[in-house]
Amino acid sequence: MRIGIVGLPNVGKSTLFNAVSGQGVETSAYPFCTLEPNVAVVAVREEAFQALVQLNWKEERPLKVTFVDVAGLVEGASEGQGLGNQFLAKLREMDCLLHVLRCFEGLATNPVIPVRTSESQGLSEDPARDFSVVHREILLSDRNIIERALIQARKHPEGKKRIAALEHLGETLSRLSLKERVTWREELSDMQLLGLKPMILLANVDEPCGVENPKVAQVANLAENVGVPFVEVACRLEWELNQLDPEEAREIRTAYGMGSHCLDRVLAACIRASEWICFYTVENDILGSWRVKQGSTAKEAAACVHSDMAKGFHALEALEWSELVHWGSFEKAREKGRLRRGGREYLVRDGDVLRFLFSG
Ligand SMILES: Nc1nc2c(ncn2[C@@H]2O[C@H](COP(=O)(O)OP(=O)(O)OP(=O)(O)O)[C@@H](O)[C@H]2O)c(=O)[nH]1
Ligand SMILES: [Mg+2]
Repeated sequence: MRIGIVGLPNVGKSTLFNAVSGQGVETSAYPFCTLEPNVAVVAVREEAFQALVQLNWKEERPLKVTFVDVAGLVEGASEGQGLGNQFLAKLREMDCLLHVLRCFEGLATNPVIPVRTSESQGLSEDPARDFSVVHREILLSDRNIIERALIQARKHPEGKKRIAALEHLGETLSRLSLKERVTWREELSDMQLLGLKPMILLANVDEPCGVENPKVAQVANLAENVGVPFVEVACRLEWELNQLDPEEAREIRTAYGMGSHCLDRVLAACIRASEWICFYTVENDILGSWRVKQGSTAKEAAACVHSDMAKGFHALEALEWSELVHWGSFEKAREKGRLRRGGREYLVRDGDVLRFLFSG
């Protein structure tokens, strides 16, 4: 799973990248601090995985997630302003976009060099406006791609259906409902359009404050209107806590009412936005953590573990992860009649632990 961090310059994208990855890439009050994309592969140890680990496996393989932090996008990025185009291309490879909006105060006292080549390029006090500047560039760059695809499609008379689809999408791209975005994403998956990708909005705050902070309330509203999940993260504080002794960090988290680590919360939102579910395997005494699209069958789940697995199994046993933790083993859960059995078309549920059965 690949997550791309986007937003205007100076909103705290690299600070968030450091907070979720434990890395220490450069951040500063100067815009365009990030020039080359930062990439981190992070092993995710969510609540279920941590609980399952306690059952002592020969090996544990947590889900790996890649975070990519690129330069800030500015107005005109779709036409090459700033470092725009090259990073928009990088973002097309992502599964999900994490749009960071600045809701923290305090930068005004720092020696900020204004970003602008025009008034609208600088950061504002209005996160909804900041969102629309970046989102507009994203949609404009998609329109350019649609235009190019149309030129190609028109050369082939048999491509009438595709031409009609592309023309319609080009006109409606900026006002699609969530459901329409999902439908188009599947229909035109080859085009990797950014405006169709799952997205979450992240309000970067000084410290947890909730929607009592008017800027956070604005982001929450915006997220509701756009139909995407929203999370509030105190990016700099989270990063600072990463450097502390875990016990001390825990005390501060409790004092601030911060809840779980920002990586868990960000990831849960990305998984929700992408309509994925997580499942676990315990083959050969190896605990594995995986994710598939909601509504996937056992066959599809097995394919993401191993192609041989997908070919070979004829049935499976499943149970919810907390049940496995409770009973301690599949054998014990079977004895208690807690296992579900299914075939290749079994619909995988979020949090299932699956054991594939082979004939013979
Ligand atoms: N007060 C405060 N400052 C923050 C917070 N998050 C980030 N900052 C500061 O904001 C400045 C910009 O942060 P970066 O993470 O470099 O921002 P960026 O979005 O990666 O910027 P570019 O790479 O230039 O696009 C730095 O000085 C950070 O320390 C926060 O939650 N509170
Ligand atoms: Mg940066």
